[in-house]
Amino acid sequence: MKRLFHLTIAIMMFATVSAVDLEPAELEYLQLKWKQPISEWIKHRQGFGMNGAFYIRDNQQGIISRWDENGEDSTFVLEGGYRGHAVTCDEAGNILTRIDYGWPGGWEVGAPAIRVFPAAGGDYIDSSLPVDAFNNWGENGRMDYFGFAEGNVMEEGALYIISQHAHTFFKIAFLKGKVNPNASGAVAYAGANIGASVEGGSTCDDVINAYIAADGTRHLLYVSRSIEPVDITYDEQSHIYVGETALLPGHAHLPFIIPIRGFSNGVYPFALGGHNFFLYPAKLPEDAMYLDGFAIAEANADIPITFMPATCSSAANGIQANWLNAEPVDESKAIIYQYYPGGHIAVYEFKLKQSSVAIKGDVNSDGKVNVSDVTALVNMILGVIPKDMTRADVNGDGKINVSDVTALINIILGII
Ligand SMILES: [Ca+2]
Ligand SMILES: [Ca+2]
Repeated sequence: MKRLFHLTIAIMMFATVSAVDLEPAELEYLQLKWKQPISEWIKHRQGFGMNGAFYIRDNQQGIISRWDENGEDSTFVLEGGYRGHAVTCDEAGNILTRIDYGWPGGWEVGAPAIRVFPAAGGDYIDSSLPVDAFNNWGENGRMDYFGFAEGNVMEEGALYIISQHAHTFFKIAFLKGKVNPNASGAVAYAGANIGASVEGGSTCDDVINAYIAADGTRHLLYVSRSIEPVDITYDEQSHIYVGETALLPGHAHLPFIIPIRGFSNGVYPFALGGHNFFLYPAKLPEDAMYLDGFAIAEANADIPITFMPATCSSAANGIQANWLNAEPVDESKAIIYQYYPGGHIAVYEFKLKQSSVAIKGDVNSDGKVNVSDVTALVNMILGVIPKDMTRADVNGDGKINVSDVTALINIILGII
């Protein structure tokens, strides 16, 4: 151990190597795992997949259904007869859902509004809206939420939404399962004026996803039915927005086509094997808005890495589009979840060729694991080059520090 320590110090003294970008990802396969018909789209508008199952809110019965390859197998009853369809989860798998009778109206100030079902089980937790932080909340119109929440709301996390009339992002902060009014409020945004961007186009059906890119930076991806997607990075500690990211540069168009008005369509980001991907409902054939095809593209790619053609020839409904999300399960594989309203719930497996997946310990992305990676890792720890969570968190504990240097040296020495 002492020898490793001295080696570490020696390397820290001449650390200069930069990280190198990965080659474009290559597809191994995209295949259907299971599919269940679900036809009553008026009851089921939106949902998300997690741990091999799909969760969907039934806005007539007041339940959240869980679907897997055997069909509908259990429900969360929303005691109180609450209607509505807003349901999502955070990075830890806690389920967040809206509770009130106002669907599809605005939030009701002072009444319980958000319910959290802890991933670990146990009693649900209800919260009211942070009235002090949103003193005109009641005037802000419909604020359904679609997309994914940040962090672990049972510890610390946040749900981002946009109001129908205020044209502003709102952050609803959570601490230990409850809404934390002290950290909630309208999002101060240092880049272009999002409020102006969404004016006239902001609706309840906009999607805001909180996600972590392959380099560990935190993002919000905002997709509206009427404006171009906006991808925003921000500082994790202060939650001060620092501008727009290069993944979807500025307000520029995505380098691929998404439907511009498939209601509630989204673009669902995920990181896998050191690459950033976007999963989105595909607009093919060109004039079809409500079919069930989808595509997966790498960030800034010219063409998608793969495309799943539509299985229907006419839209199963005329109001909602294709709900999609991806869940990485290991370094090369992700599960793709799809809810096609009026049609089906389907689950696919998306696999990258091993040759295009980041090798454990290959911090500088040159395809080899050697002392240059120790240099790159130390540079990341020292802040000389940007931290790349996918590559630098060698021991997989969610942090980048000297323990990763030890883990990396053990790999190089063949100890593990
Ligand atoms: Ca390397
Ligand atoms: Ca680590």
